[in-house]
Amino acid sequence: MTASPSFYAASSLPAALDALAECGAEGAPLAGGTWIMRAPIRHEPLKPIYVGLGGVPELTRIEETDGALAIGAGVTHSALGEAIAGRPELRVLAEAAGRSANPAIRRAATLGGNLCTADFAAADLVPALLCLDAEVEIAARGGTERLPLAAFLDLRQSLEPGRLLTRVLVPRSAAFSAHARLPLRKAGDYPTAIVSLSITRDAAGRIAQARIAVGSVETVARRWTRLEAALAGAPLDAEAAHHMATELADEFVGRDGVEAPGWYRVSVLPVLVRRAVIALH
Ligand SMILES: Cc1cc2nc3c(=O)[nH]c(=O)nc-3n(C[C@H](O)[C@@H](O)[C@H](O)COP(=O)(O)OP(=O)(O)OC[C@H]3O[C@@H](n4cnc5c(N)ncnc54)[C@H](O)[C@@H]3O)c2cc1C
Repeated sequence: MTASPSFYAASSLPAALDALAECGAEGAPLAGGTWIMRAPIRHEPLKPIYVGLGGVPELTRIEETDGALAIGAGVTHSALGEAIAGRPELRVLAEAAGRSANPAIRRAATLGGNLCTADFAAADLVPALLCLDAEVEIAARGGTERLPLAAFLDLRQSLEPGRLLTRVLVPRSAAFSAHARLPLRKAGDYPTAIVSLSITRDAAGRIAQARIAVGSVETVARRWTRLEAALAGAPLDAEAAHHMATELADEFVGRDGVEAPGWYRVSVLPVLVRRAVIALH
């Protein structure tokens, strides 16, 4: 019989970092637990030791800094959605946080857990934060480093033990943004595909710059840079954006999964682009 994991409830950030450093590869952070609790269903082994982050006050803060909004990794999806509601430039993130999963899960699941779960392709907050050019702060007992979210996604599979994602920094901008997701049947299902969009407009109302991220289609969410380039300088026109997305969608290789085949995930992208552009009006 497999032994149950041990649990240590950290009450401060230094205590959490100390505990993780001492556990080494035997330990891992436990935030909301909504992913970890399903490890047996996915036939994945549990870690021998979990360091609980729920009692770490430093991780639950949301602060305006000089040029950015700094969001603690322990902020739940529902708290995040409520805190940033009504800000057009952050609407993509408010919708990602406020419409993911279901209300009970949103009250437990955290920003840090969403970004750190390397095997979770359908994470809503990842594309939303990619299109906002977010950075992440990674702390260890020896110090803290800051890196772009896209770089973190590349290395999170091999993140050394003892590392903790502590904050996400979203730069301030004058953009408008929207999040379009397609759950297969009903709210609560994982999204089949996600398009997150953020744009700035020029004096004539045309798109000055577009940032678009696609989630749940491939294993890891990423920016759609060819579509971004095609949209720059174009009018804000949902049908034109749908047409451009149809022309360019063949760069994606969709992942096959129990809920949808890969080709289907790619085929819905132009419709999600159109929905995201309409939502900007
Ligand atoms: C039925 C169901 C439906 C869901 N649907 C959606 C959905 O549609 N969209 C969506 O985005 N999410 C959805 N989720 C939530 C999903 O579990 C994760 O996205 C969730 O955000 C993980 O957060 P957590 O705090 O629960 O992480 P946990 O389960 O606590 O941890 C997940 C992983 O991240 C690591 N970790 C956690 N915090 C940190 C940190 N600060 N630094 C380093 N590593 C860390 C843990 O060690 C673990 O490996 C759903 C969950 C359920 C159960």
